[in-house]
Amino acid sequence: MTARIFGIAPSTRLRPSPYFEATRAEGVTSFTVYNRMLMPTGYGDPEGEYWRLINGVALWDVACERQVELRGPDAGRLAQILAARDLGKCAQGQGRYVALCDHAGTLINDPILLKLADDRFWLSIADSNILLWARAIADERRLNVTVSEPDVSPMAVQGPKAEDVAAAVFGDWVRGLRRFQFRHAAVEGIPVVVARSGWSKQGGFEFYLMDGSKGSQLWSIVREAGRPWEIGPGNPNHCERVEGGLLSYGGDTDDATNPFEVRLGRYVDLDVPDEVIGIAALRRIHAEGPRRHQLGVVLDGAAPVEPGFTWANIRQGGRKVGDMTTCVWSFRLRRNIGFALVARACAAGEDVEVVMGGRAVSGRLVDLPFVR
Ligand code: THG
Repeated sequence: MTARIFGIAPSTRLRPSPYFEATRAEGVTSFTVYNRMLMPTGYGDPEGEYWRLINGVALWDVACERQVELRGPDAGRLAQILAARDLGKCAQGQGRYVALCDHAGTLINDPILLKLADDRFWLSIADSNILLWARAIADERRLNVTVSEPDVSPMAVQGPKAEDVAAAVFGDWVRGLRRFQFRHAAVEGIPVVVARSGWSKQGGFEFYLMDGSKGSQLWSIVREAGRPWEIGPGNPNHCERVEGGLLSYGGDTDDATNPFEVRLGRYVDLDVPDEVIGIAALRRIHAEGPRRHQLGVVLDGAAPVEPGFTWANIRQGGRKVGDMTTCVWSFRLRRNIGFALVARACAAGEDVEVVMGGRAVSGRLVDLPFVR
């Protein structure tokens, strides 16, 4: 559905993922750029790829979810300074969804944090440069820690059959992993971290490939193992994630968005030490109440609209009350739906107008998620 309007010029500034050749062989038709890496965004059949995720199992190249590794005696302290969530109870082999904020309490990334050891953490980042940020903070605070980007590239298997595929590749022990739990493993000698995680509400696993020269080999191992469940290629699915209410950092946030505005308040702990970046601002924002909040919007009409590159103004009574930050045709609801970042006074059930392509489309605010 999303228009393909330009080609991408090869450049050493844009990194192909270790699965690049494998996804080309699968017939990838479009890419986006994420963390300076190419990420597939489609294989030519948006609706088929969507239902494969909902009913079966899909294989995604998400190598662009780069790891920022914190290593050394102060790694745990740096992780806690960066993340506004209490990591005290996070055990080795366990992950956490965390909000990284700047000193003003503005969200600058929403990674999954993986605790590999007391002195070794990965931040599996969304699309912003946390390597520079973490290094700067570590040096300014004179911490004994090395910050680097290791040779680690996740692929995801997502969907109701993902557990069967993961078990076929690595063994039945994967079925015992809880959400965000992970273990080191190997298949045909390829080192991998296996985690129960992934950016969909359908459940699944992520395989963090630890040798970038083995991308094609790992891809075909998983592809072969998944044959009984008719595994096929896919990618982080825009429609499914909007239906399920998953946030896209940088898409649904701007450079003034704090975690409370976008439903991440439950991942913020206000009683963490004062040295945690942004915590003073977050305590103040929490006490005053954020100015905006995130709801869903359902547009009237049953014809898919083309999403644009920009946020769309949301109006009530002719006045702007916020923005529609994403818009997608829902295959399950047969409506155009999206997220609204609107003034706190706006509530679910209210009518709105959304300005798209110079035209006002009527719709309604609703609670998230759209689909449970
Ligand atoms: N996997 C890995 N790295 C990532 C992502 C991923 N980095 C970027 C991006 N995705 C990070 N963002 C999210 C957002 C939500 C979730 C995971 C990563 C998620 N949320 C669950 C939910 O909202 O239902 C549960 C979170 C919880 O309750 O703890 O899974 O996908 N490697």
